[in-house]
Amino acid sequence: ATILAACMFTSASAKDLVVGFSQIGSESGWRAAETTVTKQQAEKRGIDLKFADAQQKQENQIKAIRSFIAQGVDAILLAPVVETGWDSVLKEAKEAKIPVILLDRTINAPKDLYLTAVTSDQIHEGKVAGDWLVKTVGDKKCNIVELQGTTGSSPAIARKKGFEEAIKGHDNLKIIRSQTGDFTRAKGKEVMESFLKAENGGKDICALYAHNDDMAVGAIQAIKEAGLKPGKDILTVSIDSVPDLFKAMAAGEANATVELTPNMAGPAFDALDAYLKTKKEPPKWIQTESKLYTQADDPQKVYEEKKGQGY
Ligand code: GYE
Repeated sequence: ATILAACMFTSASAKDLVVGFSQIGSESGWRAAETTVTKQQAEKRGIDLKFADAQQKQENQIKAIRSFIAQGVDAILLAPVVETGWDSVLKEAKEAKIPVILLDRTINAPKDLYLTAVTSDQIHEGKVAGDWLVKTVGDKKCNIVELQGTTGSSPAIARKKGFEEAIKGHDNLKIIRSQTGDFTRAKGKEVMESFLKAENGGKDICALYAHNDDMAVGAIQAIKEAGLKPGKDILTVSIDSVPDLFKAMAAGEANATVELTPNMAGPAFDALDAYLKTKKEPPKWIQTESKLYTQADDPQKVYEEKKGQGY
């Protein structure tokens, strides 16, 4: 009985866990799905999740982290809106002995300030997107317009880098315009409208590379309103693999997307559980998979399947 009692009090079982989650906001369908899945994963594990939506503002994320520290939570999940500006608040969490796990984006900070980061390989995502376009256009001249993600965020920086690596050495492919659409449909549409106006009504544009599907879906609307056929006159490649992108693909209005799982919380909670039990630190990076989907992959079927994955 003594041993049993000792076990009960040594390891913090999942039912006692209180975890604070500082979420960026709900700028995209993917982000909303990540929130849904994180809440489902917490529920399934009996974790008491304290959720804070920062409305895209870093200062709100910092405030939320301070509040979680004051509440004495057992751990903090952070989806960091930008790469910089986290050192002091993460030092406060470290001093309070509260482990921090990064979700879907990385930060420029000493690695001892967070337990691990659960993210995709965002340079690889950009490379997969670029490689697809290189293969698809062959030797044809192709002027590309690029809708970047949130300025200063790790995905925007990495996805740009990976795509440029892929098209390097293929002089027929050139990025002629590149601007942030802040990962949203509305801004993606607005910036694409300005690209179309600036490029002879879009006749000189061969392809769109958008750092996420939501900006691509907004841009597809703009292309149609300009009287052009998205997916034909202007090819599209983007990242996330949200249901509405597959709807566009099934209609022949989008060509390719690189999948990002919204389930970052599953691996995060597993790593946290193991750490709390063993005190052994996990690797600093837990990588999630990336998969290319094109019109050849039965987009209607994938659209239906996606409905059950938090969307
Ligand atoms: O691609 C986008 C969201 O941080 C990788 O953020 C994530 C990105 C994702 O706004 O839809």
